[in-house]
Amino acid sequence: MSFEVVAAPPDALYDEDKLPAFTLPDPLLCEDGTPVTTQEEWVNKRRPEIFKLFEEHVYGRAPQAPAKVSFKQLYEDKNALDGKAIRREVEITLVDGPEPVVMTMLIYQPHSDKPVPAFLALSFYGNETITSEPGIRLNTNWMRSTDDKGIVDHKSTEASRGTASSRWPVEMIVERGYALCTIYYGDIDPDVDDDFQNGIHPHFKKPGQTKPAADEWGSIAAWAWGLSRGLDYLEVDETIDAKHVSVFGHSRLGKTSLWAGASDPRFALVISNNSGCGGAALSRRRYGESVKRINTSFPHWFCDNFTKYNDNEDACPVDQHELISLIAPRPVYVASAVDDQWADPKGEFLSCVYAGPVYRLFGTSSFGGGGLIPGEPVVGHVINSSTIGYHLREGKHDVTDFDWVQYLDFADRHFKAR
Ligand code: GTR
Repeated sequence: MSFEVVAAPPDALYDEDKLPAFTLPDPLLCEDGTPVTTQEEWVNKRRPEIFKLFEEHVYGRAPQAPAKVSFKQLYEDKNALDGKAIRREVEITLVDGPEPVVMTMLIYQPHSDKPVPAFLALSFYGNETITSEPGIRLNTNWMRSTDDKGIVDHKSTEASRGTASSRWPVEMIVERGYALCTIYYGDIDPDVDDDFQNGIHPHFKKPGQTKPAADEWGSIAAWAWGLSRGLDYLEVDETIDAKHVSVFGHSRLGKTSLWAGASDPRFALVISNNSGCGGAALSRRRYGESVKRINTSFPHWFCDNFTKYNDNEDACPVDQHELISLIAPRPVYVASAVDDQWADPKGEFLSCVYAGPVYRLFGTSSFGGGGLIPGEPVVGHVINSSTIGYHLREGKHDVTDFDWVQYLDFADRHFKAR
């Protein structure tokens, strides 16, 4: 079993002058060589081609939504955050029976007589880490070990409460009129390389199958699938405006939010915070974390076919700007951090640039047009007036209040006609 990894290996590339030359696949050129010139051609022909390539070669194909997903509200506290918010937890049963798979969604929302827009996000630890309010249930599932989250023997404890709160400015989100809905990602699939013997995967095996095939879902695809099941719940929750749900994620969960947004068009807006390799960053640049490195450190995140592109990025039929383009014409926001070179900020920025032509096909403002966007990311410069948003902030690989202010402003801007 491999859990957590490692400082950047000594051979990681950090010098722009040493990057190999490469040609990116053209999102607007069909496999049969015809160029896409209309929205219809994109929607009916090219987009399905690109989506299928990502399923087959990168994340793996996930199953359809199950016939039945059941929901149960555990409690509601109308006096949360000193009366500023309503707090609830809802169990979402993905698989019933002797070995159930249940995820628990924590919801903070403003008091409102109208349905409110929401951010839906996976988190690295249990809901009890989001704030220190004592009423939140302690998650009992397996957690990764870490020194700073109060985890003992891979389980949450009372000491875990509030330990991730710096990443979740709940009061600010609620004051701005949004709900925040979080789910611990390990409720769907524990983040450990165990050949998919636990979590959601074993429940979808075909007879005789012991693990997913080379083109079937890895963990990122499973987490994204879980986000869609979270949205299934929000669609039946009358207090939430499910047509205005932004899917958000950081790091591996930013890779996941991008794939969730690409897979499920019900997500109205998509946010990738420091997602890096296999997320927003272009793989062909090989800057910082490479395809080989990520497949070696985390063999369970992508489908097995993705390992074909270890040290062989140019052979991959897609690159990550096409992942962004799958979200078009919906708004997408990509954020990088200066001290997070492992995630290749410039490669994340360039994905936004090269997704631009698909957005322009829809007549939405995008990167790369009008000369408004610089050729390189500029520290502290926020690009939020186009349908693709981007910033590069000071500081390390993390989620900060600065990031959230930009996401809230971006959502306000795109949801103002609500
Ligand atoms: C790192 C990994 C990154 C990123 C990060 C995280 O170790 O190399 O791709 O996903 O983990 O998710 O925290």
